[in-house]
Amino acid sequence: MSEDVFSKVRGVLNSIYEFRIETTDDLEFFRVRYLGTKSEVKALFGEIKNVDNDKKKDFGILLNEVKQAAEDKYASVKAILESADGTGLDSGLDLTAPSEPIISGSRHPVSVILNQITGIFSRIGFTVAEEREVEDDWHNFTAMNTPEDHPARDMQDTFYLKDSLTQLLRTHTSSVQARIMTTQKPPIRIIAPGRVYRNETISSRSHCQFHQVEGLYIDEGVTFADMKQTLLYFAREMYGPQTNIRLRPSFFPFTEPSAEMDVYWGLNNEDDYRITKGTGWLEILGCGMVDPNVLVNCGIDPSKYSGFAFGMGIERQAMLRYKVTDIRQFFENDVRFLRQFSGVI
Ligand code: 2U9
Repeated sequence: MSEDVFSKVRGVLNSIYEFRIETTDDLEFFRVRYLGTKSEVKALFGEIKNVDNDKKKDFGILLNEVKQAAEDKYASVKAILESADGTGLDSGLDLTAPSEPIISGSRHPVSVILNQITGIFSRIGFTVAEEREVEDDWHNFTAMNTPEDHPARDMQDTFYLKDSLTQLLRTHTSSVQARIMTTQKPPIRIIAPGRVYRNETISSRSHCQFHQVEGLYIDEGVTFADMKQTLLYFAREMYGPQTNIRLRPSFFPFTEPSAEMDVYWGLNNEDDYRITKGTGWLEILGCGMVDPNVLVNCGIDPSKYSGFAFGMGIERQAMLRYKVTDIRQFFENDVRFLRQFSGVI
Protein backbone atom coordinates (compact mmCIF):
# COMPACT_ATOMS: atom_id res chain seq x y z
CA MET A 1 0.00 0.00 0.00
CA SER A 2 2.79 2.42 1.04
CA GLU A 3 4.60 1.94 -2.28
CA ASP A 4 1.52 3.00 -4.26
CA VAL A 5 1.33 6.24 -2.34
CA PHE A 6 5.04 6.94 -2.78
CA SER A 7 4.83 6.44 -6.52
CA LYS A 8 1.82 8.75 -6.66
CA VAL A 9 3.97 11.46 -5.00
CA ARG A 10 6.81 10.92 -7.45
CA GLY A 11 4.32 11.19 -10.31
CA VAL A 12 3.11 14.57 -9.03
CA LEU A 13 6.71 15.76 -8.58
CA ASN A 14 7.55 14.84 -12.16
CA SER A 15 4.47 16.55 -13.50
CA ILE A 16 5.53 19.73 -11.67
CA TYR A 17 8.94 19.62 -13.32
CA GLU A 18 7.46 18.98 -16.75
CA PHE A 19 4.66 21.53 -16.61
CA ARG A 20 5.25 24.17 -19.31
CA ILE A 21 4.38 27.70 -18.24
CA GLU A 22 4.47 30.19 -21.10
CA THR A 23 1.70 32.64 -20.25
CA THR A 24 0.07 34.15 -17.15
CA ASP A 25 -2.92 31.88 -17.78
CA ASP A 26 -0.58 28.85 -17.59
CA LEU A 27 0.85 30.23 -14.38
CA GLU A 28 -2.60 30.57 -12.77
CA PHE A 29 -3.49 27.05 -13.90
CA PHE A 30 -0.28 25.80 -12.30
CA ARG A 31 -1.03 27.60 -9.03
CA VAL A 32 -4.52 26.10 -8.76
CA ARG A 33 -3.31 22.62 -9.64
CA TYR A 34 -0.37 22.45 -7.26
CA LEU A 35 -0.65 25.21 -4.64
CA GLY A 36 -4.40 25.97 -4.22
CA THR A 37 -6.63 24.69 -1.42
CA LYS A 38 -7.85 21.84 -3.61
CA SER A 39 -4.45 21.17 -5.21
CA GLU A 40 -2.92 17.79 -6.01
CA VAL A 41 -0.26 18.50 -3.40
CA LYS A 42 -2.84 19.13 -0.69
CA ALA A 43 -4.54 15.86 -1.65
CA LEU A 44 -1.24 14.04 -1.15
CA PHE A 45 -1.03 15.29 2.43
CA GLY A 46 -4.38 13.54 2.96
CA GLU A 47 -2.77 10.25 1.94
CA ILE A 48 -0.47 10.14 4.96
CA LYS A 49 -2.96 7.93 6.80
CA ASN A 50 -2.38 5.21 4.22
CA VAL A 51 1.38 5.11 4.83
CA ASP A 52 2.92 2.45 7.10
CA ASN A 53 4.04 3.91 10.42
CA ASP A 54 7.74 3.27 9.84
CA LYS A 55 7.61 5.16 6.51
CA LYS A 56 5.59 8.14 7.62
CA LYS A 57 8.71 10.23 8.27
CA ASP A 58 10.15 9.63 4.78
CA PHE A 59 6.77 10.35 3.26
CA GLY A 60 6.59 13.67 5.09
CA ILE A 61 10.06 14.66 3.80
CA LEU A 62 9.09 13.75 0.24
CA LEU A 63 5.84 15.72 0.45
CA ASN A 64 7.70 18.80 1.62
CA GLU A 65 10.07 18.47 -1.35
CA VAL A 66 7.10 18.36 -3.70
CA LYS A 67 5.51 21.40 -2.12
CA GLN A 68 8.82 23.28 -2.24
CA ALA A 69 9.34 22.37 -5.91
CA ALA A 70 5.91 23.74 -6.81
CA GLU A 71 6.46 26.94 -4.82
CA ASP A 72 9.93 27.52 -6.31
CA LYS A 73 8.78 27.01 -9.86
CA TYR A 74 5.77 29.27 -9.33
CA ALA A 75 7.88 32.06 -7.83
CA SER A 76 10.64 31.99 -10.45
CA VAL A 77 8.34 31.89 -13.48
CA LYS A 78 6.12 34.60 -11.96
CA ALA A 79 9.21 36.81 -11.59
CA ILE A 80 10.08 36.36 -15.27
CA LEU A 81 6.53 37.07 -16.42
CA GLU A 82 6.35 40.22 -14.33
CA SER A 83 9.86 41.41 -15.12
CA ALA A 84 9.92 45.15 -15.66
CA ASP A 85 12.32 45.10 -18.65
CA GLY A 86 9.73 43.57 -20.91
CA THR A 87 11.55 40.32 -21.46
CA GLY A 88 8.89 38.32 -19.64
CA LEU A 89 7.31 35.36 -21.37
CA ASP A 90 4.20 37.33 -22.27
CA SER A 91 6.28 40.03 -23.92
CA GLY A 92 6.83 37.98 -27.06
CA LEU A 93 9.95 36.07 -26.05
CA ASP A 94 9.44 32.69 -27.68
CA LEU A 95 11.14 30.05 -25.58
CA THR A 96 10.12 27.37 -28.06
CA ALA A 97 11.86 29.02 -31.04
CA PRO A 98 14.63 26.86 -32.58
CA SER A 99 18.10 28.04 -31.63
CA GLU A 100 20.52 29.66 -34.04
CA PRO A 101 22.31 26.95 -36.05
CA ILE A 102 25.81 26.18 -34.78
CA ILE A 103 28.29 26.45 -37.66
CA SER A 104 30.77 23.68 -37.10
CA GLY A 105 34.23 23.67 -38.63
CA SER A 106 35.28 21.42 -41.48
CA ARG A 107 38.30 19.26 -42.03
CA HIS A 108 40.87 20.66 -44.46
CA PRO A 109 40.76 18.70 -47.75
CA VAL A 110 44.50 17.99 -47.48
CA SER A 111 43.91 16.42 -44.05
CA VAL A 112 41.00 14.37 -45.42
CA ILE A 113 43.17 12.82 -48.15
CA LEU A 114 46.17 12.45 -45.87
CA ASN A 115 44.10 10.61 -43.23
CA GLN A 116 42.69 8.36 -45.90
CA ILE A 117 46.13 7.44 -47.25
CA THR A 118 47.60 6.80 -43.79
CA GLY A 119 44.51 4.71 -42.97
CA ILE A 120 44.99 2.55 -46.06
CA PHE A 121 48.63 1.80 -45.25
CA SER A 122 48.10 1.35 -41.52
CA ARG A 123 45.65 -1.46 -42.29
CA ILE A 124 48.54 -3.45 -43.79
CA GLY A 125 50.97 -2.84 -40.96
CA PHE A 126 52.63 0.51 -41.75
CA THR A 127 53.06 2.84 -38.80
CA VAL A 128 53.12 6.62 -39.07
CA ALA A 129 56.44 8.39 -38.47
CA GLU A 130 56.73 12.14 -37.98
CA GLU A 131 59.80 14.32 -37.67
CA ARG A 132 61.13 17.88 -37.86
CA GLU A 133 60.49 20.23 -40.81
CA VAL A 134 63.79 22.09 -40.32
CA GLU A 135 66.39 19.53 -41.33
CA ASP A 136 70.10 19.27 -41.95
CA ASP A 137 71.41 18.59 -45.43
CA TRP A 138 72.72 15.18 -44.41
CA HIS A 139 69.28 13.70 -43.64
CA ASN A 140 67.58 15.55 -46.49
CA PHE A 141 70.15 15.04 -49.26
CA THR A 142 73.38 13.18 -48.41
CA ALA A 143 71.76 10.13 -46.83
CA MET A 144 69.37 10.06 -49.79
CA ASN A 145 72.24 9.59 -52.25
CA THR A 146 71.79 13.06 -53.69
CA PRO A 147 75.22 14.28 -54.89
CA GLU A 148 76.79 17.54 -53.75
CA ASP A 149 76.31 19.06 -57.19
CA HIS A 150 72.67 17.97 -57.60
CA PRO A 151 70.46 20.92 -58.66
CA ALA A 152 67.97 20.20 -55.83
CA ARG A 153 70.65 21.33 -53.36
CA ASP A 154 70.86 24.74 -55.03
CA MET A 155 69.53 27.82 -53.22
CA GLN A 156 67.29 28.28 -56.26
CA ASP A 157 65.45 25.08 -55.37
CA THR A 158 65.75 24.70 -51.60
CA PHE A 159 65.07 27.11 -48.73
CA TYR A 160 68.13 27.29 -46.48
CA LEU A 161 67.88 28.95 -43.09
CA LYS A 162 69.37 32.44 -43.02
CA ASP A 163 73.17 32.37 -43.06
CA SER A 164 73.23 28.57 -42.95
CA LEU A 165 74.76 26.21 -45.46
CA THR A 166 73.39 23.10 -43.77
CA GLN A 167 70.06 23.90 -42.11
CA LEU A 168 67.12 23.85 -44.50
CA LEU A 169 63.37 23.33 -44.81
CA ARG A 170 62.99 19.68 -45.80
CA THR A 171 62.23 19.19 -49.49
CA HIS A 172 60.71 15.75 -48.98
CA THR A 173 59.77 13.58 -46.02
CA SER A 174 62.54 11.10 -46.92
CA SER A 175 64.53 12.77 -44.14
CA VAL A 176 62.05 11.20 -41.69
CA GLN A 177 62.88 7.75 -43.02
CA ALA A 178 66.61 8.53 -42.89
CA ARG A 179 66.25 9.33 -39.18
CA ILE A 180 64.28 6.15 -38.51
CA MET A 181 66.76 3.99 -40.45
CA THR A 182 69.72 5.33 -38.51
CA THR A 183 68.04 4.67 -35.17
CA GLN A 184 66.02 1.46 -35.70
CA LYS A 185 66.78 -2.00 -37.01
CA PRO A 186 64.80 -3.67 -39.82
CA PRO A 187 62.10 -4.73 -40.28
CA ILE A 188 60.99 -1.15 -40.87
CA ARG A 189 57.54 -0.48 -42.26
CA ILE A 190 56.59 3.18 -42.01
CA ILE A 191 54.80 5.96 -43.77
CA ALA A 192 55.96 9.54 -43.38
CA PRO A 193 53.28 12.16 -44.00
CA GLY A 194 54.02 15.86 -43.68
CA ARG A 195 54.66 19.29 -45.09
CA VAL A 196 57.60 19.93 -47.37
CA TYR A 197 59.07 23.06 -48.96
CA ARG A 198 60.57 23.85 -52.35
CA ASN A 199 61.73 27.15 -53.73
CA GLU A 200 59.25 27.18 -56.61
CA THR A 201 57.52 30.05 -58.31
CA ILE A 202 53.98 30.00 -56.98
CA SER A 203 51.33 29.35 -59.62
CA SER A 204 48.03 27.51 -59.96
CA ARG A 205 50.00 24.27 -60.43
CA SER A 206 52.88 24.54 -57.98
CA HIS A 207 53.52 26.06 -54.58
CA CYS A 208 56.51 26.57 -52.31
CA GLN A 209 54.90 24.35 -49.68
CA PHE A 210 52.91 21.15 -50.08
CA HIS A 211 52.31 17.82 -48.38
CA GLN A 212 53.66 14.39 -49.10
CA VAL A 213 53.18 10.86 -47.94
CA GLU A 214 56.22 8.66 -48.38
CA GLY A 215 56.44 4.99 -47.50
CA LEU A 216 59.32 2.67 -46.72
CA TYR A 217 59.49 -1.07 -46.18
CA ILE A 218 62.81 -2.73 -45.35
CA ASP A 219 63.30 -6.35 -44.41
CA GLU A 220 65.10 -9.47 -45.63
CA GLY A 221 63.97 -10.52 -49.08
CA VAL A 222 61.72 -7.57 -49.98
CA THR A 223 61.23 -7.50 -53.77
CA PHE A 224 59.90 -5.30 -56.55
CA ALA A 225 56.89 -7.67 -56.72
CA ASP A 226 56.10 -6.86 -53.04
CA MET A 227 56.15 -3.18 -53.97
CA LYS A 228 53.91 -3.63 -56.96
CA GLN A 229 51.34 -5.62 -54.98
CA THR A 230 51.36 -3.13 -52.09
CA LEU A 231 50.82 -0.23 -54.48
CA LEU A 232 48.08 -2.08 -56.35
CA TYR A 233 46.30 -2.60 -53.02
CA PHE A 234 46.70 1.12 -52.31
CA ALA A 235 45.38 2.17 -55.74
CA ARG A 236 42.31 -0.06 -55.37
CA GLU A 237 41.54 1.22 -51.87
CA MET A 238 41.97 4.81 -52.99
CA TYR A 239 40.41 4.79 -56.47
CA GLY A 240 38.04 1.81 -56.39
CA PRO A 241 38.30 -2.00 -56.48
CA GLN A 242 38.47 -2.26 -60.30
CA THR A 243 41.37 0.20 -60.64
CA ASN A 244 44.26 -0.86 -62.88
CA ILE A 245 47.82 0.38 -62.51
CA ARG A 246 50.94 0.52 -64.65
CA LEU A 247 54.56 1.19 -63.72
CA ARG A 248 56.81 3.23 -66.02
CA PRO A 249 60.61 3.31 -65.61
CA SER A 250 61.93 6.50 -64.02
CA PHE A 251 64.90 7.84 -62.07
CA PHE A 252 65.37 9.08 -58.49
CA PRO A 253 68.74 9.32 -56.73
CA PHE A 254 67.42 7.32 -53.76
CA THR A 255 65.85 4.33 -55.55
CA GLU A 256 67.16 1.84 -58.10
CA PRO A 257 65.33 0.71 -60.11
CA SER A 258 62.76 3.51 -59.98
CA ALA A 259 59.31 3.81 -61.45
CA GLU A 260 56.29 6.07 -61.72
CA MET A 261 52.89 4.59 -61.13
CA ASP A 262 49.81 5.51 -63.14
CA VAL A 263 46.22 4.52 -62.45
CA TYR A 264 43.74 4.09 -65.25
CA TRP A 265 41.41 7.03 -64.83
CA GLY A 266 39.34 6.64 -67.98
CA LEU A 267 38.37 8.92 -70.84
CA ASN A 268 34.70 9.58 -70.23
CA ASN A 269 34.57 13.33 -70.62
CA GLU A 270 36.56 16.37 -71.64
CA ASP A 271 38.02 16.79 -68.14
CA ASP A 272 39.43 13.25 -68.31
CA TYR A 273 41.15 14.08 -71.63
CA ARG A 274 42.64 17.22 -70.10
CA ILE A 275 43.97 15.72 -66.87
CA THR A 276 45.30 12.52 -68.46
CA LYS A 277 46.66 14.38 -71.50
CA GLY A 278 44.47 12.19 -73.67
CA THR A 279 45.97 8.89 -72.48
CA GLY A 280 43.40 7.87 -69.85
CA TRP A 281 46.32 7.19 -67.47
CA LEU A 282 47.11 9.39 -64.51
CA GLU A 283 50.45 9.52 -62.69
CA ILE A 284 49.89 9.35 -58.93
CA LEU A 285 53.19 8.41 -57.31
CA GLY A 286 56.90 7.62 -57.66
CA CYS A 287 58.50 4.50 -56.24
CA GLY A 288 61.40 2.10 -56.42
CA MET A 289 63.75 -0.27 -54.61
CA VAL A 290 65.79 1.62 -52.00
CA ASP A 291 69.23 2.30 -53.49
CA PRO A 292 71.90 0.21 -51.70
CA ASN A 293 73.88 3.44 -51.17
CA VAL A 294 70.99 4.79 -49.07
CA LEU A 295 70.97 1.63 -46.96
CA VAL A 296 74.73 1.87 -46.40
CA ASN A 297 74.51 5.59 -45.55
CA CYS A 298 71.96 4.76 -42.86
CA GLY A 299 73.89 1.80 -41.41
CA ILE A 300 71.84 -1.04 -42.93
CA ASP A 301 73.61 -3.96 -44.60
CA PRO A 302 72.41 -4.19 -48.24
CA SER A 303 73.66 -7.76 -48.57
CA LYS A 304 71.13 -8.79 -45.90
CA TYR A 305 68.29 -6.34 -46.34
CA SER A 306 66.39 -4.80 -49.24
CA GLY A 307 63.41 -2.50 -49.36
CA PHE A 308 61.04 -0.45 -51.41
CA ALA A 309 59.96 3.17 -51.06
CA PHE A 310 57.36 5.40 -52.62
CA GLY A 311 56.25 9.02 -52.45
CA MET A 312 53.25 11.05 -53.49
CA GLY A 313 52.03 14.63 -53.30
CA ILE A 314 48.79 15.10 -51.36
CA GLU A 315 47.55 18.31 -52.94
CA ARG A 316 47.64 16.63 -56.32
CA GLN A 317 45.38 13.85 -55.05
CA ALA A 318 43.08 16.38 -53.35
CA MET A 319 42.87 18.42 -56.58
CA LEU A 320 41.83 15.33 -58.52
CA ARG A 321 39.28 14.19 -55.94
CA TYR A 322 37.62 17.56 -55.37
CA LYS A 323 38.17 19.07 -58.82
CA VAL A 324 40.24 21.94 -57.45
CA THR A 325 42.05 23.69 -60.29
CA ASP A 326 44.32 26.05 -58.32
CA ILE A 327 46.73 24.63 -55.69
CA ARG A 328 46.93 28.02 -53.96
CA GLN A 329 43.41 27.56 -52.61
CA PHE A 330 44.68 24.96 -50.16
CA PHE A 331 46.86 27.53 -48.41
CA GLU A 332 44.76 30.68 -48.45
CA ASN A 333 42.35 29.65 -45.66
CA ASP A 334 39.45 31.32 -47.43
CA VAL A 335 36.41 30.12 -45.50
CA ARG A 336 34.30 30.18 -48.68
CA PHE A 337 36.59 27.45 -50.03
CA LEU A 338 36.97 25.53 -46.76
CA ARG A 339 33.23 25.55 -45.96
CA GLN A 340 32.59 23.47 -49.05
CA PHE A 341 34.21 20.56 -47.22
CA SER A 342 31.98 20.68 -44.15
CA GLY A 343 30.72 17.20 -43.40
CA VAL A 344 33.60 15.58 -45.29
CA ILE A 345 35.55 13.37 -42.91
C1 2U9 B 1 64.17 6.32 -48.37
C2 2U9 B 1 64.51 5.82 -49.59
C3 2U9 B 1 63.76 6.15 -50.68
C4 2U9 B 1 60.82 7.98 -51.63
C5 2U9 B 1 60.32 8.17 -53.03
C6 2U9 B 1 59.41 9.13 -54.80
C7 2U9 B 1 59.88 7.99 -55.34
C8 2U9 B 1 58.69 10.18 -55.54
C9 2U9 B 1 57.65 12.33 -55.48
C10 2U9 B 1 56.21 12.13 -55.69
C11 2U9 B 1 55.60 13.45 -55.98
C12 2U9 B 1 57.79 13.53 -54.65
O1 2U9 B 1 55.67 14.80 -53.86
S1 2U9 B 1 56.43 14.55 -55.00
O2 2U9 B 1 56.89 15.64 -55.73
N1 2U9 B 1 58.32 11.22 -54.84
O3 2U9 B 1 58.48 10.06 -56.71
N2 2U9 B 1 59.68 9.24 -53.46
S2 2U9 B 1 60.60 7.05 -54.19
O4 2U9 B 1 61.96 7.23 -51.68
C13 2U9 B 1 62.69 6.96 -50.57
C14 2U9 B 1 62.33 7.46 -49.34
C15 2U9 B 1 63.09 7.15 -48.22
C16 2U9 B 1 65.00 5.99 -47.16
